[in-house]
Amino acid sequence: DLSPIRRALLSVSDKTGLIELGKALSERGVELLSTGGSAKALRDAGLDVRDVADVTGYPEMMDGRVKTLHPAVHGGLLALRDNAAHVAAMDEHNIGAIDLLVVNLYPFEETVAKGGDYEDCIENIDIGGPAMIRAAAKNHAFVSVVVDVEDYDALLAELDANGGQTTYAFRQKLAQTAYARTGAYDAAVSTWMADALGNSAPRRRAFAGTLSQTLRYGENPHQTAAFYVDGTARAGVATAVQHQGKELSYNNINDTDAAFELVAEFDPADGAACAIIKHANPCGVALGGTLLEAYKSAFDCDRTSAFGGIVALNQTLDEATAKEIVGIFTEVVIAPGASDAAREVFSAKKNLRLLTTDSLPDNRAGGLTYRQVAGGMLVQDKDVGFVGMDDLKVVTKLAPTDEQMRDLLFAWKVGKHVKSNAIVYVKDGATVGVGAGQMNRLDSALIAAKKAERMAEVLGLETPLSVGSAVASDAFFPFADGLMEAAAAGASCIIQPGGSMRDDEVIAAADEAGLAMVFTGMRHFRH
Ligand code: 93A
Repeated sequence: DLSPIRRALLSVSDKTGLIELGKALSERGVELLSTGGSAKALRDAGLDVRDVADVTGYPEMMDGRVKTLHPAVHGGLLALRDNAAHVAAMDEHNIGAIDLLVVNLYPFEETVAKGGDYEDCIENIDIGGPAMIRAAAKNHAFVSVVVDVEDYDALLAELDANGGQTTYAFRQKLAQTAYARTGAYDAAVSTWMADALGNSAPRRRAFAGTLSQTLRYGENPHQTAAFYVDGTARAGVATAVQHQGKELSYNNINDTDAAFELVAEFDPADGAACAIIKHANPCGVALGGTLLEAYKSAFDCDRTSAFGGIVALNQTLDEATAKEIVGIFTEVVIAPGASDAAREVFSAKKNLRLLTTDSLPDNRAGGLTYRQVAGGMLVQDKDVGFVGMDDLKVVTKLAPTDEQMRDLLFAWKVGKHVKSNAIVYVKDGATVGVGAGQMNRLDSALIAAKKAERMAEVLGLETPLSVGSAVASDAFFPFADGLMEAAAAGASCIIQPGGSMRDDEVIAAADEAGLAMVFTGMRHFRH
């Protein structure tokens, strides 16, 4: 199953490591073929290279759109070396076997990422490269194909271990990687076009993503896991720079994403915001005042859960806040930036991960979300539904005050990021009780109230902060009981979508309890 490498075709856009590889191959007696820019780079480094144009008998033409699309190339890649008819065809048409293909493609994904215009993106769709990669990968019985600069060393090690030959198992692995690359490449093109046409879940599509990181394990230690990125986020956990701390885990990445997407709901111009997340649910969120105040208020919502939590900020981490955060065990902090002084404070905590992103996620940017089910994938538009003051309808005799209205809208935004059934109690721009992920709304209301009570004990308050609070429910109250529970906990006003069969009952109960209530007309389930 060993196959010798006598002739290689090198055609790469990313020229990293090209010269070193070319040299190493030359030294091992491999003949080098190459395309325009790659050939020039190799030649400039003093290597002996033959132009593909010389092999095909045609010059590269049409701005390079046609360089390698020729039987002299594809025959050399596809011919079965142990098939007499194939060998005869090679002889007859003067086609030399190509045993190794090294290609990396036109930087399509990078062109999209840096905001290239339509024409620019189109020009960066590589045709000849994927054609050769797919041909070489199909013929992995004889041909080795390398599509990633990171695999150059492994290739050379393989050659050295096998006297200038590669094993079948090695070629098979390369071929599998090669098809992953061409598949992801075309998926990226299709995704970009879907976006240009107005992204929509029902559109026929392929899913792009490239391996960014293999993770130590998945949700549990017995599960293998990896992180794939698709280049669709301007800022987020996928683009963040990690300054310190050990590698992020699967759960860290999931929770950090939830945390950062939540604080991105709050424009820094409206004040500092902080969210503390555990198991993808917020255990404290606060908006307003200094960043330090926001962190403290978020922490005071549920100090028990905040232990080992993930903290997201909508502003640059400052020294004072950094000092407060290191007061308890925190897994990850993510923010648009961090001051030098803040980084200095963190540097004493070796395990604490600090991630920065330069900017905040765009909370209005669309896109799709995926969820795997047995045998398939559910795809939907991201929930970028937004409710403003003008969308709210007061349905009770009492109307909320301006201050209550602010707390209601804050609670509503937080509720969008809480697993359903979600009930969120807010006072003075900070959550004081979060009920998440229960199978009925009443239990979520009870849990949120219970948390507020427990924190009152911890903080030594006479009355729980749920008294006089604004309460959000992510979906309508099907019965009055959930709302009555909020009233019993001291809520003064409610925000909810409305639309229940029993809205009249629920409104009557609110009036009876002296609550002000507004309907949003929009639901924010999150499962
Ligand atoms: O424009 S292409 O789709 N037409 C081709 O025939 C072709 N052959 C190789 N692009 C083609 N390539 C790509 O050129 C390779 O995939 C590689 O990314 C790039 C290398 O060009 P150069 O060696 O001139 O820098």
